[in-house]
Amino acid sequence: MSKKAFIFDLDGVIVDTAKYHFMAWQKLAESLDILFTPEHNEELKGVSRVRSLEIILGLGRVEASEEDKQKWLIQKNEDYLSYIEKMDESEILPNVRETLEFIRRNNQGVALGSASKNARPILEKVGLLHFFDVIVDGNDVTNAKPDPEVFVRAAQLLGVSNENAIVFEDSVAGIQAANIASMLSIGIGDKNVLKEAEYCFPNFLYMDNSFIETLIKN
Ligand code: B16
Ligand code: MG
Repeated sequence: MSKKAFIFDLDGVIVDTAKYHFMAWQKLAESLDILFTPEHNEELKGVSRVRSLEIILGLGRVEASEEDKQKWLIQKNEDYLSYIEKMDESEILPNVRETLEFIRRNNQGVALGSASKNARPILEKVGLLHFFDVIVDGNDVTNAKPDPEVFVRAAQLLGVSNENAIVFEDSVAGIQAANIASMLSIGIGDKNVLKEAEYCFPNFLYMDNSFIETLIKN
């Protein structure tokens, strides 16, 4: 039985940081007179910071200089950091800690594969950093999901082949990335949205240990 790599996305899988991204982007959008709604925010899930800004500027048909864009990216991130500052373990999504504990108890590899450049401080704040053998985040990759770079790098660092890697993702682009890399894709969220996922669960409360056990043995 070969060792498996369990690769977790961060936002929408381990914690719900989307609400903080929304607050920070909305503040910026307001200052630029751009209407930015929670529905628009859905389109930013799993998307890089730079691409998120482009999408928001597109909503308001705002043309901007590189200098302004850089200034706004810094401003947004500073606001976002001030919101996540107060995060603690109460923000871990249901049954995530228990799932991580079970995987570790079974001596399998655990990695983070996230687009966020703030992944480490967030894991530290919610007290989950020690569960991860490997962290690959927005600081380490050049290609955004659906490019599988972030997951392929994570599996490589764990010394596990793509075929033995399992990815937990809440975004369509992330599921596609896992599928492109021949990894097992497990959607966390709405199965009508995450149609391309091999398996899909509304959240980790619906995934029992026997399911993980089967993944380890197969
Ligand atoms: P940052 P994930 C993603 O996290 C978020 O879903 C996305 O909304 C955000 O723009 C991106 O991280 C970059 O985040 O500004 O912190 O670098 O879902 O890939 O864990
Ligand atoms: Mg996500």
